[in-house]
Amino acid sequence: MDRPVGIIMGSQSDWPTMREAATILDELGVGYEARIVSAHRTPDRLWDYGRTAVQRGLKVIIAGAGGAAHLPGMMASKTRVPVIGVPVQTRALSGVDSLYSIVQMPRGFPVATMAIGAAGAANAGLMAAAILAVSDPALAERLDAWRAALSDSIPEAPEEPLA
Ligand code: RP5
Repeated sequence: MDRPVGIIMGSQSDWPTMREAATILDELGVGYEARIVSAHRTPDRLWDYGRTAVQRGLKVIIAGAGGAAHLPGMMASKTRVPVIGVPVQTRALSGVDSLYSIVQMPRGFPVATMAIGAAGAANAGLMAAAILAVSDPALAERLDAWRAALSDSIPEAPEEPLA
């Protein structure tokens, strides 16, 4: 299977969150690689990853980081491969720090920023799949089925309705 999606994160501690994106891609049969690439601790790794992203066949990059979360924005500066940013929840500021760090990009270098934490990471997986599905009819069918199954799983009324 080829690996059109790169899941990158600033630290091992981000993996429990970013694994949510990987799980969605597994469910949809989308290939990916997962790497630790820190904007601050491994800047040369970040640079190399961005510099080679197109030639390595990456079509979407999901980048998660917490706190001074510069990884998604720096990656968007280095490659035209679309970057989806995931603000990882932090202890000190609950991930609002991560969200503000990722979402406020200057004009010219967008990062598609998701919600804070696990839901944001899962949605990043779905967003990556939706981008790839534009030119992959088989994946589009799988994504439609995934969405329909989620809708079907939602009951019309709560199990123990209040009076
Ligand atoms: C960021 O600092 C990482 O993305 C992580 O969310 C946060 C804390 O990293 P650790 O100290 O847990 O390695 O760069």
